Amino acid sequence: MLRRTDLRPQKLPTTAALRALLPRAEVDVDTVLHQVRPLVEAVRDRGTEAALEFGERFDGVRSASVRVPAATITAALDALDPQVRAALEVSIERARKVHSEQRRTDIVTHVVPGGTVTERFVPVRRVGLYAPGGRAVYPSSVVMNVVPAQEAGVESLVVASPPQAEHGGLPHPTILAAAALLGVDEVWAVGGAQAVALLAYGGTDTDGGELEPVDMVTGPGNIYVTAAKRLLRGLIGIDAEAGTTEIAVLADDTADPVHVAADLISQAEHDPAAASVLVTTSPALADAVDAELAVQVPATKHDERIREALTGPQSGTVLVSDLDDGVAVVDAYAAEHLEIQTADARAVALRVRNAGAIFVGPWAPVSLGDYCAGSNHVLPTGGCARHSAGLSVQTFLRGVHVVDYSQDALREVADSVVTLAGAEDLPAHGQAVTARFRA
Ligand code: HSO
Ligand code: ZN
Repeated sequence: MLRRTDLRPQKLPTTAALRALLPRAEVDVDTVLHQVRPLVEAVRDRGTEAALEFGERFDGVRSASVRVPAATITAALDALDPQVRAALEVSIERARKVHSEQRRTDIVTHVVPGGTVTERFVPVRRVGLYAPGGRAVYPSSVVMNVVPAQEAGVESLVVASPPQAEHGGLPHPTILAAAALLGVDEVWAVGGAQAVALLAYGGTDTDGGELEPVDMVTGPGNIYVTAAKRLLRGLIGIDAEAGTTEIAVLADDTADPVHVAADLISQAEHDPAAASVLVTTSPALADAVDAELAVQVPATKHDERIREALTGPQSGTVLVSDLDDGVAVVDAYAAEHLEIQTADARAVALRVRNAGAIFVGPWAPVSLGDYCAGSNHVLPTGGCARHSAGLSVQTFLRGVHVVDYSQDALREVADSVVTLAGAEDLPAHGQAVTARFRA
């Protein structure tokens, strides 16, 4: 089922050439910028009125107000299936356990006697977390966004999610329930590009209530949401741009084809554009995985979507000569999720540089990380794992340098400042120091 690329006959090409060779979806956010810009500008100029109008146009429903009444949020939690609630609680508890350990304490460096630089980690004050609607109603993503923000000490949090026609213009009830479970009491019924714009500019709600703008917006969304984030970056901070889900599995002949196939399928289930890539040293395993896919795919609930994802140009099998080449290939690919299903998987995992998250050995499938490992599932896609990290407490913290020098400590280094200022033809910079020491 998976398209095959055989890299064994050749010496492995350079990283850049490899990247061009490997399967990957092309999502070009630029192509929708011209559609999104007028929406963003309308929300800037006409606020809530424009956002509600776009909700009516794109989500097919006009909400009574943007802010969801507190009682509605609590009611959604009361109505939540107790089993789902219990499972969400497990997810939240484990995520808290991991993320609470990511908190940072200030770092004080004594540069010289009387001269210190302190890096103070300050949380962003107010953050908007976007939770998509439509096919992707993921309460787990609410958990993965809210928990790190809360553990970072973000003081004010708002969850924004599209109004649903079948829920009377409110966001999906499981999104509301997840927010309630996390202790978030501010939820806005607004989706798409207009949600990002309203979060960035703020406005006045239909009942006259203030919709306070945020400092940062995080969370996955479709191409329009991503385009709005790109347009508004600067006015607000954003996390990495989210693309469709990807899984790469690096496997040798010790891997179980049943597990590998199931894991490739699991992420293909998200979207017909999702990417599932198998990198293996074993042609026999590649054959066995194909055979397993042929059995497992028809038995899945979303078989059409999965088949489209697995047979699309973004998915495939890559055959490599040995694990060294395998590691080079997965590094070049820089998957959002990477599973290592090889002998001595821990050691192999240590050799990988580029991946959003790494899942080691036979008992750590990506779906464990999606829900209940404690790790975060908002991860860099599209090769961004080469330079970016997934969501963590760090996402919501800024390291602010606090510079504190005594008179003596400044005097000691004055000449160097004056010299460097002169070298840059900025003598007034030097004078700001010498002025302090004139008799
Ligand atoms: N695998 C997705 C996250 C997710 N999975 C949510 C299930 N629900 C992107 O990491
Ligand atoms: Zn998933």
